Amino acid sequence: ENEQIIGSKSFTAVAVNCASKAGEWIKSRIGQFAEPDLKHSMHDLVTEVDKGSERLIRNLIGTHFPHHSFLGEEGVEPGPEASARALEKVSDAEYLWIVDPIDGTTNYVHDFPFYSVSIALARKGQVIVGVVYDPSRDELFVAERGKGAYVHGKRMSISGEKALRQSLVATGFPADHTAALPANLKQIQAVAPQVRNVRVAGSAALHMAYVAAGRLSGFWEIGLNAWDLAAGSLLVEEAGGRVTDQSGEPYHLGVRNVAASNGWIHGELLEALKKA
Ligand code: 2AM
Ligand code: CA
Ligand code: CA
Ligand code: CA
Repeated sequence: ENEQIIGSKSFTAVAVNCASKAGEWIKSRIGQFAEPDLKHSMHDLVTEVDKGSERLIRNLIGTHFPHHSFLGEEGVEPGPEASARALEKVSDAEYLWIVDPIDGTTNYVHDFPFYSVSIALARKGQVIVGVVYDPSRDELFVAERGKGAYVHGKRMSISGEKALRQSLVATGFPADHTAALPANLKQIQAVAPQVRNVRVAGSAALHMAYVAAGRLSGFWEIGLNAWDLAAGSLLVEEAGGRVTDQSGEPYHLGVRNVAASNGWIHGELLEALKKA
């Protein structure tokens, strides 16, 4: 497609280049940054590396696609209202890049090797490219709409568990414990007895990539934003899985309470969450 080629680089090639450059850079800065700012609550950390990574990605995308719109976590004030406003502002963009420069900053700060760079491109609100990069394991997850999902060039597909009781699932705690923790615990209490086990590893984007790769049967979380989910949603869909909100509506950029799975267990997972 002609419009996909500007300066001889495809959308996907630019997304991959950005994610790997940013990933290498953040990895090289581990332990070398000042005490993080307390962004919103005492649990929501943001480092100078989050901001630097976003700047790097934004600049690189800007040189290839100067007319595209950009939504990155560090350009938005904390809190759900500001996120909704920021998304609304770019909602009729033809091409929109959606970036989380470090997903899993708490892990990053503690050198717990489960964090990622998440980059998606949406066309008229529909995600068409999704890239999640895990610098700790040097794993690059890439999906293009209609063309499948790949980890380092190898086709991914979702896991085969047909029932919750065989399933390994993951969830996350939003950093704003005060508001969300009780709801989170209720959901875990509802799901945990029905599954093989639950993981809470700290990067929503990487959890989504793991569902796509068949390493997790499912993932759910409340209070997320477009930059946490956009890239991962395409990975899961292109790997043959299902992504909805927690009432079962199909994924769109405004979804905050997500459920993603191999498809087989989706109904059961939503049912369990309903009882929370
Ligand atoms: P972050 O590291 O980019 O902030 C952890 O379960 C997931 O929740 C991570 O993807 C994390 O992304 C995200 N997260 C952390 N704090 C949050 C907050 N205050 N609101 C919404 N999501 C948050
Ligand atoms: Ca954050
Ligand atoms: Ca995030
Ligand atoms: Ca982040």
